[in-house]
Amino acid sequence: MSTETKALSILSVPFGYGAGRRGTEFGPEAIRLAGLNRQLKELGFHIDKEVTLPVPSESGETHPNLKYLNEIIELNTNLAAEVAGVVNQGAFPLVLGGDHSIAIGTLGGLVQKYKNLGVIWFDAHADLNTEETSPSGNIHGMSLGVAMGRGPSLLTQIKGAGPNLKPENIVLIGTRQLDQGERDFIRSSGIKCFTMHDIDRKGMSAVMDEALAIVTNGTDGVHLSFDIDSLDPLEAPGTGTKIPGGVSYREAHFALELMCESKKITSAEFVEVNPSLDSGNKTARLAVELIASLLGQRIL
Ligand code: HAR
Ligand code: MN
Ligand code: MN
Ligand code: MN
Repeated sequence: MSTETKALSILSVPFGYGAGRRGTEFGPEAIRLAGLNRQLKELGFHIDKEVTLPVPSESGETHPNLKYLNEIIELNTNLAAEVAGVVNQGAFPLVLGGDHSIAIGTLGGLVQKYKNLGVIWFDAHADLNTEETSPSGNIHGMSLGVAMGRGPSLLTQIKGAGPNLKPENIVLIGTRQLDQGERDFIRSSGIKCFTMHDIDRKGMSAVMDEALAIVTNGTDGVHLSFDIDSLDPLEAPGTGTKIPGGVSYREAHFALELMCESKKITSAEFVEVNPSLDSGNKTARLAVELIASLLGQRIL
């Protein structure tokens, strides 16, 4: 974000129904305990507003291969409205998950203001499954697709989802686990995907240069959706779908510093911190450090 914009709104989303394992609903609290607000104040931010989204109660209704559909619709409808309110007031929304299904609401809110939003999806996964291609039925593996208008209309009708998110304005970074339907969709849609192989070959510096060039080309805002499972499980053990061979501690910090230097990031969310799988709140502390790098923390 630009150094002039110092007003920030924190939206906590203690929601875990989109994931296969319980625990991400404790993510926002763990991130707070790890010292987020102190860190943000040290960086000179004015915390404009802090909202905790209400978690819908369980409906008990089940949908084949769309687990907790009703709860996810309700939560994301509310989150989209909150995020739209924050951006319309000119503050920077920092959304704390929660599992990655909450990106449906975050993106739904953002596109009410940004008509050509760029998106950096930092994740071991692509989250581009549909009800038909998902091996799990967990909606956190579908959220980017839903935000692009792909998937069941009950989800894509959430305000904002759909045509405002264009494949040419989306980049995936850190990818290392794809299901076949996701692979096919990435190829046919033309979404740019920087896998771990690309990071190894080109280095994070070149990957971020390319990624930032794509998401800023013809866009009016850039959202960072940061899934903590993009990092190697050795650095981020507190998350539910760990895939080995991830982004290193240094690569992650460097990528976030480059995003900060670009002054192009207009919103961010950090998701999939699961304190019940963590040891010593290590992963939540990592999330706070990463947020700090994005928002301007420097050694000198
Ligand atoms: N692709 C698998 C599925 O759809 C697993 C993806 C979910 N894990 C996440 N999302 N944390 O990034 O079930
Ligand atoms: Mn994800
Ligand atoms: Mn993931
Ligand atoms: Mn473009």
